[in-house]
Amino acid sequence: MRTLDSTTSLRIAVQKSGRLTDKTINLLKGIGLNFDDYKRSLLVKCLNFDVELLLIRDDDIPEYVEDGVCDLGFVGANTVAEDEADVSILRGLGYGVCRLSIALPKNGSHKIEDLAGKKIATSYPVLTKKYFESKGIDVNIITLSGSVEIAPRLEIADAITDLVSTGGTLKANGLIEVETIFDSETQLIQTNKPLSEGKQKLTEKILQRIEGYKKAAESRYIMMNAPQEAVPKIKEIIPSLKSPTVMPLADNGMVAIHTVVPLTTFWDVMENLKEAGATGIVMLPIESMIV
Ligand code: PRT
Ligand code: ZN
Repeated sequence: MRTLDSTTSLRIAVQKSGRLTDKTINLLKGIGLNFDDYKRSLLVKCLNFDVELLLIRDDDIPEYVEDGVCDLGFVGANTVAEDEADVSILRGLGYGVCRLSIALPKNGSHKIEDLAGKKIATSYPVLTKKYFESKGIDVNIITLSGSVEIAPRLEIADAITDLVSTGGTLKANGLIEVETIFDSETQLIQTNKPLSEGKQKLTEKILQRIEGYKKAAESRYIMMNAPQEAVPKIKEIIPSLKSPTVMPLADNGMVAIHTVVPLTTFWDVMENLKEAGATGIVMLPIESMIV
C-alpha cells in the first residue's frame, strides 16, 4: 500500500464502466478538471490539477477509500452501506438514485411478516439482514451476485431484495415491490486516514465547486422587462438568491430585471411574472456559480 504524503496526487476512485461512470466523469469535467481519455487507462492523470482518477469496479471503491489507497471516491450509498465502510460521506450527488426494496411474487401473500422462515435472495445480505432483524423477522438470506430477480421463478428463493429505479425489471419478472429498505444515490466519500494539507485544501476546493455546479444545474437565469411600478410585486414573486438586479431602460418608466430562480419554482415564477406585467421574459441555463 502506498504511503500518504504531500508528494502524491489526490487520488479519486471512479467506477470504471457502469451506471455511475459517465455522470461522474461529466461532473468532474463540469467542475473544471481536465484529463486524458479515461477509457484507455486505469489510472488517469488530471491535466490541470494535482489529481488522478483510479477507475475500478464500484464494489471495490469503499474499501479502497477506507484503506487510504484512494483519498476520495464516487460511489452509490448502497455500496458504502453494504460494505459498512469506515469512510466519511462528504455529500450526496443526486444521480444514480435508486432504492433497495423487498419484492415478492405477484401471486401470494404481500405481507413481509409472512416471510418469517422463508428464503430471501439478494446481492445485499448485510442491508437485508439488518432490515429483517430490525423488524424481528427471522429469514434465510441467500446471497447471489446478480440476476436476483429470477430467483423466485427458479424456486431458489421465496422473495428478493434488489435495487430498483423504474420498477421495470421487477414487473417483467412477475414481482411486486412491497417495501423500500434503503434509499440510495451516488455519494462523494473521503478516507478517514489523514490527508496532507495540500490534499485537504484540494478536497475542499472540489467540494465547493461541486456545490456551485449543482446549484447552477438546479437554477435558471431569467431576464425580463417590466413597468417600474410592477417592481415591488415582481420582487415578491422572485424567490431570488439575492435581490434582483433592476436597471432602467431607455423607454420611460420601464426597467430590465435580471435574477436567478430555482428550477423547481421556475414555471410558477414565469407565469406569475407575466401576470404582474413582465414582458420579454428570457430564461438561460447557468453553467456554474460560486455560492
Ligand atoms: O462492474 P461494476 O461492479 O462496477 O458495476 P455493477 O454492475 O455492480 O453496478 P452498476 O453499474 O449496474 O450500478 C452501479 C450503481 O448504480 C449501483 O450500485 C447503484 O448505486 C446505482 N443504480 C441506480 C443502480 C440502479 N439505479 C439500478 N436500477 N444499480 C443497479 N440497478 C439495477 C438493479 O440491480 C436491477 O437489476 O437495475 C435493475 C432495476 O432497474 P429498473 O429500472 O428496472 O427498476
Ligand atoms: Zn458492482
